Amino acid sequence: MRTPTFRHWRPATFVAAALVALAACGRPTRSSSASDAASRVYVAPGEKDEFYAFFSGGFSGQVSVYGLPSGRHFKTMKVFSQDPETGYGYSEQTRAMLNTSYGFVPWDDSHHPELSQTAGVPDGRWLFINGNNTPRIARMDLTSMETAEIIEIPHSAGNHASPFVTENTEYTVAATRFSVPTPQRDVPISSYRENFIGALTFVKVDSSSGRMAIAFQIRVPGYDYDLSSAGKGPSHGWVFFTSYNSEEANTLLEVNASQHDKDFVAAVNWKRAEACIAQGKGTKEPARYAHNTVGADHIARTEWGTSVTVITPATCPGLAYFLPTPKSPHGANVDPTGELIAAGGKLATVIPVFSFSKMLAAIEANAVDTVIHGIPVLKYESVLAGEVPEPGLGPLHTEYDGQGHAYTSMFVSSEVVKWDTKTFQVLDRIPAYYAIGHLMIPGGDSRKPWGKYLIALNKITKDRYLPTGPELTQSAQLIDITGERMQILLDFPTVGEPHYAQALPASLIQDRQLKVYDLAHNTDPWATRGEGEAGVTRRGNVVHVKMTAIRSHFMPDNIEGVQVGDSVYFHVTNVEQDWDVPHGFAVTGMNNSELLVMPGETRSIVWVPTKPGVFPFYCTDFCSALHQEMQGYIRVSARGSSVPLTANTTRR
Ligand code: K7E
Ligand code: CUA
Repeated sequence: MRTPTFRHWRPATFVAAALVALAACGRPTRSSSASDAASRVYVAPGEKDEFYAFFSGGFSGQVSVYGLPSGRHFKTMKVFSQDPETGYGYSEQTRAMLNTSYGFVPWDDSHHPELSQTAGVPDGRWLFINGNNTPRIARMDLTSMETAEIIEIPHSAGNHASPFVTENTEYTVAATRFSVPTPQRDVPISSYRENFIGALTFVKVDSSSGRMAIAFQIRVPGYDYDLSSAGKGPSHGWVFFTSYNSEEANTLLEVNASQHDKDFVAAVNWKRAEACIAQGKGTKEPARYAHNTVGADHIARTEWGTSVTVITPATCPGLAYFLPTPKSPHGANVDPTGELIAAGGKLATVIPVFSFSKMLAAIEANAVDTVIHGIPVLKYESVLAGEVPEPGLGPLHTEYDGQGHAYTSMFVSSEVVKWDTKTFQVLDRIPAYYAIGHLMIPGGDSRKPWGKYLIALNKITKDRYLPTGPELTQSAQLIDITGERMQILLDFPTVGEPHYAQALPASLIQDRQLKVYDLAHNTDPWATRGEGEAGVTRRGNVVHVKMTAIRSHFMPDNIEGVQVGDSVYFHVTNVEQDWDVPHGFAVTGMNNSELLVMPGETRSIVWVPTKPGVFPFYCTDFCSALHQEMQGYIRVSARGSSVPLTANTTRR
């Protein structure tokens, strides 16, 4: 907020300020004035933020990069959605990233960004995110902030409980939110109980390259698997998955899947799974899935998976246990010590907190209610560390500050509730505007949270910002958690729906940012490393234009002899080697996208001219004083014309 001067100091402002002051008087520990809050999020021009935060784009399918505490948006990472602004998913080098067994899928719904961890702490190497709709996991490289890999998850639908990582990123997990006939086949929906099966998938992550590979899939009852959290410290080796719809309803789930008093958290011992598979207890089943990776040549390619190793709890005792959990659980979150697992029941009136050590004791003592498909259901009381009483309504997700406090989002009562992880007593609560889903503390799902800020990720904003017609923004709220009481410092809008977010100190990655791609190591087969290599060639109806871009011209910039109906491939190499000098490329009437080419990079796009004429192309990114001069023409003749194919490849 500006410091008021006489010119700006109007009565309404004064009244508002007085009200803020009054409110502050009523709650002295909540003290801060707006200017105090402003000073704590103010990052002066030229200064840098303390944290990088990565927000899921929800139905945008992407990930956005913000700075904290300022809330400034730096970049949208392109992941599951085609992006005409850069050509991601349109260019020849990137299209393969969006291949799936369903064909080319140019969109997804991304929910949970997850940073890679070493020894249970974010290490700044990679960021994973799930594709919820067409089940996939993407891995982004945090030095280039680009998507490096996308793997499809077979036998799955709605990859929601994903892509949470184990303590050393041994695995990133996936679990099907929607159970489906497995293998997929044509059956009556009413045969749900006989034919629909759940799958918990463990995807191995190579510790040096980050490359993912599906290690095994655990076949589980046909519930809806919702979220997960990996054990750490003493509980390392386990992953906890929530489920709802233990009723196995296939219609009107809002009623039919809310019948049971308790659903389950599935506790899965992946080290046990590895042992059983080593003993030959897994079976290889056919499965077709896409695995898309970017090669050393910076080109994405698809390999096809043909099988997965499947294991069942019945054949591998000790693999999985069910912990009864009240009322349609959503999140399950392991605390930094690895001992506590807080579960949020969407319709629950308490937050049940499970004890890992009590769970082991209950397994030892065989404190089992019943067994479902080979999975022992442990007695609720035997695994419970405590219940947080009267936390509010609709607990969803919990994060930790590393100082003995947990923070749980309450969707229905729209607030953040802080509670003590020893006494389970509520210590503080603060409203969120308006309906909070996830919340996030930098490192708040790790062994060492940087417990300074909390971000509330809100789904509904109503009157919080300037209105923008029927569609309003979603929102994040920055809350200071360093004091006894939480304090809201800032609201900022987000790109897409921010389901979850993760953050880490900027110092972990800011000095490792890639500045340019090395032109000398550009091995794209269509790279043009210097203007002398530029040119045009024809093979039947296909024309290849090898083109360079440098401040402030394309080479070639006059092309003739193209015919209507040709497939014209523009292979544009940005031969700059300076940071922050991308060039754009677009042709009149091009019906896919532009290209935005980073220094040292080659990007290719195809254009099929539909009518004769002379069409301009130009650079779309204001790259220099003579950026407007960075333009050219391509002449298109009728099919069968005798105009020879030419391009000017020397300066005249
Ligand atoms: Cu929005 Cu994690 Cu998909 Cu909860 S989920 S809110
Ligand atoms: Cu290149 Cu503008």
